[in-house]
Amino acid sequence: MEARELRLQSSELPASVLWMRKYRPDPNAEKQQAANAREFKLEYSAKGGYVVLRVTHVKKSGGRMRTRSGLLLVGTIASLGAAFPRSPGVASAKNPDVARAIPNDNRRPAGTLRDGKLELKLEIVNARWYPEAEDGANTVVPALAEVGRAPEIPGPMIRVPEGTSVHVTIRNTLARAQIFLHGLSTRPVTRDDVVKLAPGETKEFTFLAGAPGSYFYWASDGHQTMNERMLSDAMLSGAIIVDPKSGVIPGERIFLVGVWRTERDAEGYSRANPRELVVVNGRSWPYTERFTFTQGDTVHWRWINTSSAPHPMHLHGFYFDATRHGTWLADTASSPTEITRGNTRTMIPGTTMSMRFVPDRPGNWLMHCHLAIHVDGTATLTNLIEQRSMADMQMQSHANHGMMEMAGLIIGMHVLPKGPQVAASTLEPQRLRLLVQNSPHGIGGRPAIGFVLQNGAEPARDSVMLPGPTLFLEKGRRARITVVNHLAGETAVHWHGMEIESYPDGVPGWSGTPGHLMPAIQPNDSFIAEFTPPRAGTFIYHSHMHELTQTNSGMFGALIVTDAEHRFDPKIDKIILIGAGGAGNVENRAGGTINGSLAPALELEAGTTYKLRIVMIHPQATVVIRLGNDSSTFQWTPVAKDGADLTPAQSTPRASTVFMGAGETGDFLYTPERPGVWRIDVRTRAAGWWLPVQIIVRPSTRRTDLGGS
Ligand SMILES: [Cu+2]
Repeated sequence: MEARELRLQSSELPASVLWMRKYRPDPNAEKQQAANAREFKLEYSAKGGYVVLRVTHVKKSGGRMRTRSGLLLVGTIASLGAAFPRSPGVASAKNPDVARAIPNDNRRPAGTLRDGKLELKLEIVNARWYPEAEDGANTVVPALAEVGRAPEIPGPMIRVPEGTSVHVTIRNTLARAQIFLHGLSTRPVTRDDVVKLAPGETKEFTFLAGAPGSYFYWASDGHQTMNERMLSDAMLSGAIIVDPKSGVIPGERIFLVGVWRTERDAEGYSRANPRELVVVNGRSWPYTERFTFTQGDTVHWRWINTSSAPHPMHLHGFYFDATRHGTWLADTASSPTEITRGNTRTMIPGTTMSMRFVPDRPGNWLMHCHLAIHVDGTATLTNLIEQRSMADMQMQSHANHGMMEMAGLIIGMHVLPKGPQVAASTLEPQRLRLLVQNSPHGIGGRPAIGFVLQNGAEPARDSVMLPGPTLFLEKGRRARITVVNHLAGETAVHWHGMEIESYPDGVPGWSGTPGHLMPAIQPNDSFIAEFTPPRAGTFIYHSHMHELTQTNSGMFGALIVTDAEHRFDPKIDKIILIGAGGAGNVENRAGGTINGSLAPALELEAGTTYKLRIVMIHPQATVVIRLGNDSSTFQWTPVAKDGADLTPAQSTPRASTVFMGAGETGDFLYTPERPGVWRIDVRTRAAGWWLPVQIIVRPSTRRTDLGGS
């Protein structure tokens, strides 16, 4: 009876696979957008002459509009670009009275602290923001300022010892916007007491700082929740750090993450390619702060996500421990039973994380967001303001090399060598030849860019595996991987999670040491990545160049490192790799694949314990994964995160559900108890699609003594 049920379900697989594409291209929406392009009004400040990027729709297409500063012809989006020539900074000469915002590196506590009381005078002003070069692209946004000082992005940091009473005076100098202020209250915050400030209004209040931790305050010019705050007011955030009586960690640094969009980009994601400027402490890569450490240093960083987007934060080359985690409202130290070690941790909007790591190998390393759109080199302020099309930008992208093809949420660090270096293994290396190729035969008939392994004769020029072939390496044995580029453009491959030397790490123009930087792999050229994996586990390899195109189109695969305790038995070890849907998905976030399929299925046997190795490498999604049926979630036991084994205290049976962002992996032990058809649901948090993996559990074929001993 059970067998018949299984067959029935199997034959219904294609019909039962629900493939939702909430953001499917809509020709009417396209037309509407084209029409909207002629219906923008740019709102000017009271002083006139500069754009605060508050864009509203007007009835009339094009034509003349009267503003305080005179007449401005607003026609198509093309003329919006004309209003902002290549260097929008030119406009600042006309507005010498708009203060320049300085990027806030969160090292200076704001206000005056005396006798356990902090006196702080803030104002909200319009400021000219330079998120990139000091003389580069800029725009005017509302910003927070300490009275008597330059406006800061992010806003002034409130940093006080536990027990401090904070007296704040805050004035809204904006001529038109009503301001809604959140988070200037005692931690933990149990109720969001919003302070409203009418244009020109000043308010003052006092609160006790409360519990130690990392938090932030934020403001908006409307009733938006944090997830909705993404336009010009998105830079109205400041850190709140409450230090414990036991003192502070010397050298610890604080990073506030912000995301800013133009209104057109934010139209409910109706555009296929919403573009976001993502900043750390007010700046976008490569203009973010650079750090220099010495091999073996212990680094303490606090991350605070003030933005409306999630960020899977990935550290190259090293594991980090999340020592504390929280939100803008409350913060707690991690407990020994929590899974805290990883190389990627996804921060949803409003969350905070304190982390610690030891960079114990020299060279250049990165910590960055793993969403391709948050590190893509085309997401510059100029491109956002000018609304350049992707096609336009790709035409010029050949001129970008290495570091300059990235922008956004990236921190770079140089680690100086200290002491004796680990010598390379002298054992005969394991040799692999990995080709990067195009194929017209990708998912759903779309063209793909991906990997294929050469075994013997060279594979056909148009053969590509989706996902890439699983690479098996041995712990402690040198691997020598020749990556051959058969694409028309440059590429580079990152061995994600590998604790290896910097040079083969895969970031062209950055990985390596001074004078010895890894180059991008040119068309018809190759690169030899040579390294020794020091740890067995589940890892990833993927493109680290033009990821919106390359990783989305199929340049991803699982990298499994084995040793005597971590073998890979195809009967037991089941890889579940969540990837993008192939080219055609270059920019939009809709769609995903699992193990290269739109109808993934897995056949298991009741009573056998499997290791599910889940690899999340869709570069534009965060997903909730759940194993069960319609009515219940099953149980599994996590055993590793990002390739690192968990401690016994962390490795306990629990409900089989997990949240993962791009770049995370997890190993879970699962024993199906009885035959049936179950599923692993993979649902995106925001991108609007979900994809179930059918789990077909057969009756056990083993003769087991069910009666026990
Ligand atoms: Cu991000």
